Amino acid sequence: MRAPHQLLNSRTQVRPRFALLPLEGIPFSKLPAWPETKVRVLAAPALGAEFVQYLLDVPEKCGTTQAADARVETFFYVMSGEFNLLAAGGSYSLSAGGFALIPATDNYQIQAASAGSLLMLKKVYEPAEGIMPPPLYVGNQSEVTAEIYLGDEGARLQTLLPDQIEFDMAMNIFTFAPGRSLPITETHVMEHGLYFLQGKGVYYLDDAWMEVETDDFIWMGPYVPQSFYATGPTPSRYIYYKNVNREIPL
Ligand code: UGY
Ligand code: MN
Repeated sequence: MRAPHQLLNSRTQVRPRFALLPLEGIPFSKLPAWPETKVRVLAAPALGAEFVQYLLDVPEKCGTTQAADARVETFFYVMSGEFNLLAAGGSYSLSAGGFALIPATDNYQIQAASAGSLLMLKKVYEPAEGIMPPPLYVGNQSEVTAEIYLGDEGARLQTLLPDQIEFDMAMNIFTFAPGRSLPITETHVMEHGLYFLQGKGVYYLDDAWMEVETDDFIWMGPYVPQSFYATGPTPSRYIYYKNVNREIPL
């Protein structure tokens, strides 16, 4: 929110193939299945995305109970707070950095043990002949090795979900030391839903460099050229979704 003496200029960009959405510009809304929760819709089909991504501010003892619809899978990432997840007959405690992929066939319940924020991503699971859908998968980023990315020690990639054909999505965390970058400008058919967790930098989207910082959301559609330089005094970190491991439907 701008103070009354400030200008209303914004870094927001919405283009056919990408969007840069600083959080301050996204209004709160509500969802029937999340009583008392303050909801921000980050990505949606209306933007061009083939998935939906939300940021949920969940008060203590609030959450949701969801019945499986055998169609949509859900990924949670805990930004802050403590959450209890009940799914597939198990009970899991998720603190900051915790995550879970809930298959489309599982009922689940998630509740805030202490107030916190969740990133939630939903997509229609893409079945593939002869491939079993993935099971419930729960973890914490602290247990995932930060691998050196393409030979650069200053660029580290954490692959939160197993790199196995059952999974039709990847959720990864990139950490860049100040001054480091992606080694190339990538162009690929996969989409991204990217949430900037820490630091700042400049992102190349389509045909221009733009400044980005903590709490920015970026949607990248298919084939948007993309690259990143980390600037600023601290490491920069972002979590991103990518659709993977499936043929492109015709
Ligand atoms: O996995 C990726 O496509 C990743 N390197 N993209 C990105 O960070 N924009
Ligand atoms: Mn990419």
